[in-house]
Amino acid sequence: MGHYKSNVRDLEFNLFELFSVQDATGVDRDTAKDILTELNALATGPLAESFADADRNPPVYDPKTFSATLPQSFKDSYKALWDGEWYRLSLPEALGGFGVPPSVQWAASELILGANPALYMYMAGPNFASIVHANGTDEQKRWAEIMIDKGWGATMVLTEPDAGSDVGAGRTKAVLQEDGSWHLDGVKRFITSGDQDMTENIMHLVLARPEAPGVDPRPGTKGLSLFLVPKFHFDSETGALGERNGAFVTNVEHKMGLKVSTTTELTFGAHGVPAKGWLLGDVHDGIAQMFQVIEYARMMVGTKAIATLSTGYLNALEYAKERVQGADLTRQTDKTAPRVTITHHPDVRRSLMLQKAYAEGLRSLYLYTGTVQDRIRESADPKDEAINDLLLPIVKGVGSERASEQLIQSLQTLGGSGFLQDYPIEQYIRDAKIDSLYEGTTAIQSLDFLFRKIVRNNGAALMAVAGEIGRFLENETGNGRLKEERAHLATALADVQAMLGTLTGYLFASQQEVTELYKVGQHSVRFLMAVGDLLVGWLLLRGADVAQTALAGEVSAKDKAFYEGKVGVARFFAREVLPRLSADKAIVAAADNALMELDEAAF
Ligand code: ST9
Ligand code: FAD
Repeated sequence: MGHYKSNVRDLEFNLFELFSVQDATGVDRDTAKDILTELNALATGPLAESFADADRNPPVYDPKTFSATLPQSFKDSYKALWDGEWYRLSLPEALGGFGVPPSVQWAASELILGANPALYMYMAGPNFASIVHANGTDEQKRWAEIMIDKGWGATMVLTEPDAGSDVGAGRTKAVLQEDGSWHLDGVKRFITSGDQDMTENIMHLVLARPEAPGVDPRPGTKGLSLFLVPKFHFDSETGALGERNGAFVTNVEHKMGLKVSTTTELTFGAHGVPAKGWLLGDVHDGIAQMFQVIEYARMMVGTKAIATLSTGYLNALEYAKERVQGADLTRQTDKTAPRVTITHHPDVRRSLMLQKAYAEGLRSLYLYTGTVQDRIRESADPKDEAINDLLLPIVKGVGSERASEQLIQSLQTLGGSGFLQDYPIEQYIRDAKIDSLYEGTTAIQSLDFLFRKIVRNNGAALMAVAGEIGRFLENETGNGRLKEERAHLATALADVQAMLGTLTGYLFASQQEVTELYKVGQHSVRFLMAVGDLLVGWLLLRGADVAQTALAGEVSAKDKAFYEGKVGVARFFAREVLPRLSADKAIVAAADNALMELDEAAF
């Protein structure tokens, strides 16, 4: 058995029982199930196969040729994924996509991301090509088709040594040439998939500052434009490769985890060959274009983290069911008492149930977000777009933080064995830690959430989601079941609303006394995490409702256990986690700026 333990039953529960995507989108249920079944076989088999080997034998960088060579085992996995044409899942139909709704795409993505996430990231070419196609000139639309047909790789290139979270501090420049191309000059760092030896070409999507007559230099992100910079030049019609372009990978980082994913330094125009690029479209709007890539990537990163947490939990569960250690707590003084599996110990149960709650609750959260994207695909209603925007920092920020935290608990379940490379959990922890860092750290997600997604939107999207929670609490589907748990959810909703009221109060007060803003900054991550818990609690309770209805009818023994698990986990989370939000509310209400007034030397 490979390392990857998928949970197709829960994916199907979410899609077809909880969110009924077959009714909402008209997707054929059997087709969607077939996609999951087929991809699951690939994921648990050939994709998972190279997971550990590629960690122990990471890519090798050759500074003489500026190139990275990947381990053969990983290349075999990539070939299996590519040959299955799974990249078509996320493409629009006009570019050869399968035409399945985003919710099903994301469910399918979980299987790849859980089995071997770097494979998914190397498969960015076609997806990024669709963004080139949407924003490009007619000639660039043709390039996009070539990128897909020829299976080229692609990168997103923002970060520089002095411009990480602060992308607008980037200095890489692009100077207009007489032939309409631009010459790039600068050094980017931490660029994922910057080089590899699996595709014949790589298209870099690069943010740089344009220098040209008539183009006014603007500071910050609004002065950036997006350039298409290929590794090799190519024929615009046929895609046939030409000369090497002057964008060279000048380093591959040595990392804590996700080692097979190359993280590269990319140097433009410093090695005797000009780094030629072409402005995407005609507009001077690079950051907005790049955010089309970033929005997809943030959803992907959250789903990756949640996928890893799920397999971590299921590995821990399997171990716990077999590991015999100690006597039942009620017989601990009886030295002749039979030894039991560790699932009998209350603390192990508590920890496993919390892992299950976040793994399954966060899965419901990213799939719920997928259903909002389903609606956007049907009709681009700005209200749905705002809800999707609101949910992305939660999927990404909360998904990655809870995954890291709970994967540590999955390892703990294995005792000392968890520390060994004989089990996959130590690698899961190393590979998933990056998810709270790239694509915007958690602090950045929390600021985006509060200022851009709530305040700038006048709270409309948040109120729409809170309204859904309110209607769930009011309606009769509960029939008096899980009454106490629903009361906890109602309190949590009120706590979150009160927290938001307090934070917007500080914001309002900052118009008089600007340092009031620090109070918001001190508690923005707390607030993001609290909203995440509220949504997880709500979605678990919705799942429990569906499960209770199913349990009232005829169910197989296997389904009975599954549905009882759904009720059990919702009950546990509502009682053990949601009440903590009241403490968060009190902490936010009591905020002061002592922390900010403390001399740096005192830290
Ligand atoms: C990175 C890559 O980390 C990690 C790995 C990725 C691997 C890629 C793999 C992808 C896989 C794909 C595979 C597909 C396979 C499919 C298979 C299917 C089975 N939303 O607030 P302002 C825009 S990359 C939308 O003033 P500042 C907006 O245009 C590096 N747009 O910002 C706005 O203008 P306006 C990631 C947004 O103060 C403008 O920006 N790095 C949003 O100037 C200015 O906004 C980061 O993420 C948004 N949320 O700059 C950087 N926000 O307001 C993190 C802004 O007029 N830092 N815009 O609309 C930030 O995000 C900062 O907040 C900042 C601040 C840079 C935006
Ligand atoms: P900094 O911005 O220096 O942040 C350091 C700390 O300060 C963080 O805790 C952060 O939360 C905090 N902080 C910073 N500013 C603020 C603020 N305003 N308010 C509150 N807290 C703040 N980039 C690309 O362009 N393309 C890629 O493909 C890519 N892939 C990557 C792959 C890996 C493995 C890694 C490690 C990074 C990758 N990145 C990529 C870069 C990544 O997006 C950045 O590392 C990330 O945005 C954070 O920037 P930084 O590392 O400079 O940290």
